[in-house]
Amino acid sequence: MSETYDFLFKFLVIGSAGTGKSCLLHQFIENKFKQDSNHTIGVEFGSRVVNVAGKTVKLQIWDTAGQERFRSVTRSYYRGAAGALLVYDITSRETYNALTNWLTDARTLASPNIVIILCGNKKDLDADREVTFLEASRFAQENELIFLETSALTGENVEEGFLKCARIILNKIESGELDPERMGSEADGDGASPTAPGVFWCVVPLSADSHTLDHLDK
Ligand SMILES: Nc1nc2c(ncn2[C@@H]2O[C@H](COP(=O)(O)OP(=O)(O)OP(=O)(O)O)[C@@H](O)[C@H]2O)c(=O)[nH]1
Ligand SMILES: [Mg+2]
Repeated sequence: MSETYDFLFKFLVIGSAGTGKSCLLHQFIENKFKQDSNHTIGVEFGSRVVNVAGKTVKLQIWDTAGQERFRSVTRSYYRGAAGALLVYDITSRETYNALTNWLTDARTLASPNIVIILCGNKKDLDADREVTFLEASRFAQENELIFLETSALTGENVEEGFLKCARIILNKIESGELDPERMGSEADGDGASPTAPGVFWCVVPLSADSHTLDHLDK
């Protein structure tokens, strides 16, 4: 099935290993919980066309491996991303403590203007919580991030996270704060295939398939 869209946004999903990044992407694309999720090797790719404030937006989403040994590979995918979900696990303080490093990477390697949604994932495991909502809200406020607690298991706030990010980017384009023409908009081929790192977005309607989830590591 072919679809057209008004904008193409490159998104990243970043954060420590095991926080649920791949499960969040799977929940967003497939609308179900990914059972038996294994560590991501390098990067995986997913895309979905959504409607945001009357505009059709294709989200091109790069799900990165959190394990340190893949860091140099995953960093090469950051360039030009318009938005990111920065994920930690509410039951693991270690993943929360790593947020500052992830944030620095995103802002230096992707773009200083990147719109970042902080996701405290595994909200369903409240009994095992190691990081309070209040503490993370303060961190988000201090670092100019939007904050949500999510559950890839139940689906709570997953759609909201991705859509909120897209909505903010769109608002910034419409208010003139971001100019897609001047920020290296480009697309390869017909826009239907995964594009190389570096693509920011494009403003011309293109033909595209929605709801695809391709694994690049296979
Ligand atoms: N209870 C619960 N478990 C989750 C949730 N999200 C992910 N998990 C579990 O957490 C583990 C890791 O999930 P992944 O999505 O593979 O984690 P990841 O962040 O992609 O890990 P890397 O690819 O290594 O960076 C899996 O066992 C999932 O079943 C959630 O919202 N709730
Ligand atoms: Mg993963």
